[in-house]
Amino acid sequence: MEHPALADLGTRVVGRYIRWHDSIASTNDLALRLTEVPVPEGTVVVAEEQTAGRGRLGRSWTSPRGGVWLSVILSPNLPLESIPIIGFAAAIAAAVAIRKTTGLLARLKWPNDVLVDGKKVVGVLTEAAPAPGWVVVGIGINANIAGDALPEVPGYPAASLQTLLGRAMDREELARTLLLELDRSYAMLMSAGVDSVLRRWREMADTLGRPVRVEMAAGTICGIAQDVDGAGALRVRLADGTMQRVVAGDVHVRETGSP
Ligand code: BT5
Repeated sequence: MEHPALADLGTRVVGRYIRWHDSIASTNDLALRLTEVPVPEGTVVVAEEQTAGRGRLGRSWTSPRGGVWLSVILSPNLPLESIPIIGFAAAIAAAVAIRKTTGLLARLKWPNDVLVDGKKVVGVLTEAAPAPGWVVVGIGINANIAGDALPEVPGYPAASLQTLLGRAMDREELARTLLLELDRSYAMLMSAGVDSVLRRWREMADTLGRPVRVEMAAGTICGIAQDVDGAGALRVRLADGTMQRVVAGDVHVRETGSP
């Protein structure tokens, strides 16, 4: 995906400046450093491959050639507690872009994953930069990647769009559509506020209303995933009826009868 494929997007903020790299450790790492320069809001760092792609909580993100790996530098006018909602806006944009360019029914899993057929095709990593007011949102989409190049982690099925479609897809169109949709969902967040993004997220959610097991640093809980709140936390109703607020963790949907 050459840089010109992402030129002239006509967006308001996202993707007005694009920095393309063939191979880079992590687009989030470079984007975080660029906030110190600083560069204009909406600058995108995109790479053909990442050699040290990062997930949440220090986990690694497999990013071979054929995927869409990019980070967007934003300067949102939001209270600190609402910063996670930018990750929601990014996941919405990725899911809409997948639906539009492939026809696959992409759905959202808390906090920021995009699933197709229950398999993870997108990961999002939202990080506050050391420079006050700046946020980097990194988006990784498994586009044209062979199935055996993705990690096999029990309980975390991963897939690529190529495998799900049974053919290679137009990665440039996917990346363009992603940036257009992120520009739109970010504008919605800035003008209509957090609730407008949460409404859209709920419409596309796979997790809500279902029995879940949530693994957190403090332990594991089981309950029904009830809703998300204005700080992006997941609200889980436990068997005794109390509500638990989950700020960080991994959610597994439980099929009826499973632990
Ligand atoms: C995420 O973390 O899902 C966030 C991933 C963000 C990646 C983007 S790519 C552009 C930007 N630059 C970066 O360095 N990062 C961002 P988390 O929910 O913690 O999921 C990580 C876990 O997903 C890993 O521990 C693996 O089990 C699994 N995994 C790793 N690579 C994967 C892939 N390509 N597809 C699906 N699952 C993967």
